[in-house]
Amino acid sequence: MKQEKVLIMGAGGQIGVELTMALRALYGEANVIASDIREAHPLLAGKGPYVLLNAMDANATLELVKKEGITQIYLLAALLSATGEKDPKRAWDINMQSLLQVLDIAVQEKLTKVYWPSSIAVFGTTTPKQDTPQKTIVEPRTVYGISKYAGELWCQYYYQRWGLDVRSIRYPGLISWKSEPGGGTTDYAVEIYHEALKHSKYTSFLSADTYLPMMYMDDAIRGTIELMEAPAEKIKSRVAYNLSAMSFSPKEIAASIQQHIPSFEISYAPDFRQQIADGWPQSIDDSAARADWGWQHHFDLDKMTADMLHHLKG
Ligand code: AKB
Repeated sequence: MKQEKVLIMGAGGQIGVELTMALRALYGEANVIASDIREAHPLLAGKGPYVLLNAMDANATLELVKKEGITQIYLLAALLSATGEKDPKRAWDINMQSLLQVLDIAVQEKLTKVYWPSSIAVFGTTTPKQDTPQKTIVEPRTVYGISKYAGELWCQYYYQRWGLDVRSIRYPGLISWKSEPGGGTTDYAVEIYHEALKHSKYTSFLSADTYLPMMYMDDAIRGTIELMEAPAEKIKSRVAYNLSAMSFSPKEIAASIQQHIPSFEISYAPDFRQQIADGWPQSIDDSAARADWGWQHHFDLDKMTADMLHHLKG
């Protein structure tokens, strides 16, 4: 079998840092090229091949793919929900142009696989809020959600028209201690741990009872790699898979933290992100991912809290 050579675009982001480390463990350090528009994240600096690359630069991407003999691309560069609402046209351009360029390069260079993340942001206020099914009403209300849903359809189109093996997951909010989130509506669920340890208090930008689907990064990385490693015949959805682990509110995550830090206090000052969160599902039905390629989550809220606090304390 040909040795896979992987290019990660957007390797400096919340998912990118940990996915790069996990893929290097799988394929070997030299076979996973990390790239980002920014200098290397401290966890990646000096630890393997790293290239400065703007995901909007199709020529530079193509040149790199050819020069390095890349066989798979993970395209993670994107503007997320909260940042996207501040400059919708820019979010659309970045999210869509980078995807379409990568899909074209993948077809032209006959890559074996492409990974592109989608999000629960594809769903909107008309979608059933509880146990949101894999196939349901999809009317996103943010530009990020619109770009993710359009992107899902483009991925399916390239699969149907060109046979390109593109795979995708609708991530819930992701919580990690190694890498920081950037510009999402679910970022509060990471900030809260840092603030709990530093100041024993946190002001949430979402209200007390705002339930959202969430997942610990360990599960997200393992799920992503399991999806990408699954035999092609098991991948029945060529739009993105729903993936679920847990669902909680700011009040509940605060209570989980209080089990370890009894003095921790939470207050609430909802801002523009509240409206984004109110448009998203509260819980997700991921039975298709479980049935098709065997997805299982390992972390619930309390197990995640214990692990986050343990690692952040250092
Ligand atoms: C965001 O909040 O924008 C992201 C997401 C749910 O895709 N974390």
